[in-house]
Amino acid sequence: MTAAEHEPEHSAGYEVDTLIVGAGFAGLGLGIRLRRRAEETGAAASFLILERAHDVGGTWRDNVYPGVACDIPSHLYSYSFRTKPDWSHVYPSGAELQEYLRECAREEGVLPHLRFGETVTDARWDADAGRWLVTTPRGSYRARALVSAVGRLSEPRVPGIKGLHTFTGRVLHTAAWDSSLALRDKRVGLVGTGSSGVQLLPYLAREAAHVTVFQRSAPYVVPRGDRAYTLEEQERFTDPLERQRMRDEIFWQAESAFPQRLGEPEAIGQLHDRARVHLESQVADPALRAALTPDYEIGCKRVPLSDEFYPALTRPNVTLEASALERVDGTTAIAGSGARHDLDVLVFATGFHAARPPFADLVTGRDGIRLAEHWAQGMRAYASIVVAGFPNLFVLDGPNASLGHNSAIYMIEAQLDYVLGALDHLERTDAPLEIPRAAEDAYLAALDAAAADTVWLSGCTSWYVDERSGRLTLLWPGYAHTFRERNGTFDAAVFDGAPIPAR
Ligand code: N01
Repeated sequence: MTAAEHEPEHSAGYEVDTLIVGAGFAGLGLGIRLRRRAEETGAAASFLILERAHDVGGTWRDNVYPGVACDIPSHLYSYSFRTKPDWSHVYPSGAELQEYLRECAREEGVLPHLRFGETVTDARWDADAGRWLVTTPRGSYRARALVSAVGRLSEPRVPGIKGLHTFTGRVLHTAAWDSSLALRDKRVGLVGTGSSGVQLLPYLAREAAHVTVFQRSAPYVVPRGDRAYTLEEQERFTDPLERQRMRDEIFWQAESAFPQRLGEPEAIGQLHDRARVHLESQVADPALRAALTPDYEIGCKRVPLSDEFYPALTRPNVTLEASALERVDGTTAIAGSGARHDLDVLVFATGFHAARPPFADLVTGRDGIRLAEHWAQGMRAYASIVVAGFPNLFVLDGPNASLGHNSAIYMIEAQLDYVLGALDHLERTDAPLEIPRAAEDAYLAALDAAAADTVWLSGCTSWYVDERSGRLTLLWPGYAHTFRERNGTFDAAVFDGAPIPAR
């Protein structure tokens, strides 16, 4: 694909039925479903996907740090409507996922609907016209429905570190990796030990002269056990039934882990044991082991999978600084413990603005209310997708639509089914669809009640919880299949004030 082919010089005044923002797994998935539907019905596919970058892929386009991979197995972490027999490994690397998404865009006929290099700067609901007006630096668009598919892990977050601007070396974030960076004689500071930091450390430890790992909270880490698929296995997966069988097996195995997230003693005890045995088998030094032992409930933060993280920490050129990076003064990084570390490179593996998506600042709904204002105490939506005061807006991967134990793609696909139902409805009626506030409130109350029993609210800090309200705003507090049962079908009656269905 050449991006230039799909970059109009000026895109002013386009009118489409559906405008999608973002060409990651969610936006592209909706594009594919819309293309296929148009082919089935013979109707025109009136949609565009605006993408600020110059390629599809979202997370998997942007995160190219060494070691980047997904911790959900390949056969499940892919579209159910476009499975792939020849995944190279049990777990997909970032590069393999990116190639998969590019192939999907190409072969499913989505490329003509893509507009690369289009950064949305404003989106507002025009109540008189019953249309969304969307602005980019290149022009403007009008659409009946606006679909936010901007992703939750798309805006890198660098904590406000005092004196960071005085650092004389190189600063980078895992989501903006520079593959030309030579580390051989460098002293590197790695800030953060979430999934990204855990994946990156083994590379840094191999490449750099010295690595200091700033660990504010110790992660629980469990074995990964990745391996290449054999040619025989790949041959077997050419049978669609075999691929489906594998998807089902992975999915239900992941679902069986949900009781851990409810803190059920036997289930969570087993997970504790896996993490403890892993740490004990890979780290012999009692002091290092103690420093790597978390002080919060397992599963409260995402549990990274790695066979290489602990061994990297035992190398002579790696120092574990078991406190936060607090200050920087020239070449010196100062930790919460007071320890000082001289560094040439600082790598922030500090995550994303997931709970407060910057996109919400750009969207204005009915009565001039901005989405960020509506979400002042945390993201909220009915059915995790439609927002009171924002007619014909659909938010994918938004409030309570993520998982801590199963595949994000499964959730996205449930949301795609919902959107397609809603778009059909809009096509028939052309009357704005706005969810009543009471439905949004009732849905949230049910979620809050369910979330109260989960390990995610057991007291750690994580991006799953909104710090303003303490509410669990990112994760669905249930099994993945219950999300599909609850939210995978559009229900027009609720928009007319019918009582919301029970969870
Ligand atoms: O970010 P995070 P991430 N000094 O927000 C620490 C997905 N993902 O990029 O725990 C020192 O999880 C912070 O410390 P604490 C996955 O969904 C998946 O790693 O808040 N440390 C934490 O350790 C994941 O959940 C995969 O105390 C500081 C880290 O920064 C999500 O992306 C791979 C600090 C941030 O962790 C985000 O993961 C990669 C400071 N001053 C990502 N400030 C896979 O599929 C913050 N921290 C495997």
